[in-house]
Amino acid sequence: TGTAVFAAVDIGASSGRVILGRLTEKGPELTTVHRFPNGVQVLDGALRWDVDALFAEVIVGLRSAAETAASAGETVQSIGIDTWAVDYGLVDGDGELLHLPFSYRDGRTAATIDAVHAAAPQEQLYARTGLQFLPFNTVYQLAAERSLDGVQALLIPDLLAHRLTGVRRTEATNASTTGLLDAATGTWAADLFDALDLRPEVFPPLVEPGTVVGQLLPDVAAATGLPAQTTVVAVGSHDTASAVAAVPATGRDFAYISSGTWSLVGVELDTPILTDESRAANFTNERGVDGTIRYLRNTGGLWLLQECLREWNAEGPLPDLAGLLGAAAALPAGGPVIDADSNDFLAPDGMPARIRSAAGDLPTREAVVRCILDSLAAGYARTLQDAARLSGRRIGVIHIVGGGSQNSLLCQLTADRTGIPVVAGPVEATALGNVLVQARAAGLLEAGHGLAGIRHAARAAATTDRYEPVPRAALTTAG
Ligand code: ADP
Ligand code: LRH
Repeated sequence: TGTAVFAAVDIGASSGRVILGRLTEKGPELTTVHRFPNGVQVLDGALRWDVDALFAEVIVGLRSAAETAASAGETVQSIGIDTWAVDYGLVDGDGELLHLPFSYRDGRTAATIDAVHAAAPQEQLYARTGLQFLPFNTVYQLAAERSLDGVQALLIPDLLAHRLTGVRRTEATNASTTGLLDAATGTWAADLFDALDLRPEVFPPLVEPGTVVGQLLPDVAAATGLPAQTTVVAVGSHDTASAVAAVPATGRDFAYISSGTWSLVGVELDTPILTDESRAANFTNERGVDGTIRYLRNTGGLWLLQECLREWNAEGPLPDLAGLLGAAAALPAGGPVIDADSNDFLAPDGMPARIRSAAGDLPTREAVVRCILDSLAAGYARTLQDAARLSGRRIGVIHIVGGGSQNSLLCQLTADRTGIPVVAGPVEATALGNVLVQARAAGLLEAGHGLAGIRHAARAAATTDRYEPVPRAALTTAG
């Protein structure tokens, strides 16, 4: 066995990747060994995720990870899995999936929200769980299931981990997005299960990031070429938890924007804020790695742009993203702004038309793109102002991580609208956080410093770009 390396399986709503991470003297090094598309699909009459196809891609990626490691004289020591939050698969006693998991974009919960609130009013839910109201929170989805008798709900990363190891666990950062976890203690809110008539065993037992879930099943070891003793280690399995853990910040006066399909905008706290004011501002208290609190709002994201590109692509040759962003950057400031956080933009299809109907006339594709980016930046500024006010936290710098950190127009607009410098990168912060939690669990990173040790390593890995705010006066053209 050679040097230990770690495999991160990171699947977002728009794409997945398997990344190998190793710790070198200079810092962590990431190598992407497999990439694959993801997206919500209409399957069996509902918006769902094809997790069977995703699992097949995970196997391909792990095989590639095993080969890449072997050719460098290295051994994959463990695997960490993170995906988007909230969604789950129902499995029976044999571990068989009852049906492909619903997507949070499916509208079925419209019929269940009132019933949930009748049994547990929203004020009570927020006081216990600190979770932002989103129509797709797991708790509303479970209420839409015909029956939960004899089945368990495995959150998507836990479902994949179960297929690799046969072991059923619920990872704690992702559990905090269910609407059933006590925000103060990080344990299941038993009284809410009672009130909502849910069996506590509907979810497997909780584990914190850094815990070994299990070893690979023999058929998985055979299919991937990985040694049978390779473990799956729980990481911040909520992708946003892994991303925030790897924000290359020093000190505490930073905000983050995890920028991808969604924009997760907020600050990191030690304890949750469960006040009425915080509820009214729709801030969430999601759990981060090491029991930190991700105090953030789930705001409109690049989903709006992804959906426009998908539609324009169907009309003709694929519009080149770089070209469109360049043309959008050349348009003058002060164009129309929409509420990109609105649930009106949740469902797929017809996005350019929906944006035009909210914004008024947008004569060109680049005008639509510019409107999306201006609107996202305006939303970030609003959210960060609220985050600072509600938490009392000063924000000296904004870290933008994820795929959207490559969008230099969006980064600059964010700096301009907030008046705060933006540090952009790393693009693969989520995979980096995933790898670093595994490395720490293996004893390769100093433990005991909380996230400071992980962030120290993240800074050594990160290449970042800095955007200074351009003062308002310089932005407005004469007249
Ligand atoms: P998710 O995890 O939600 O699937 P990612 O973090 O992978 O999302 O980010 C995907 C987004 O990143 C895309 O929607 C796209 O807008 C943006 N993006 C990716 N590559 C680039 C690029 N080269 N320039 C600008 N934006 C990019
Ligand atoms: C981002 C994300 C976000 C959740 C949403 C469902 O990928 O995990 O944090 O709110 O997906």
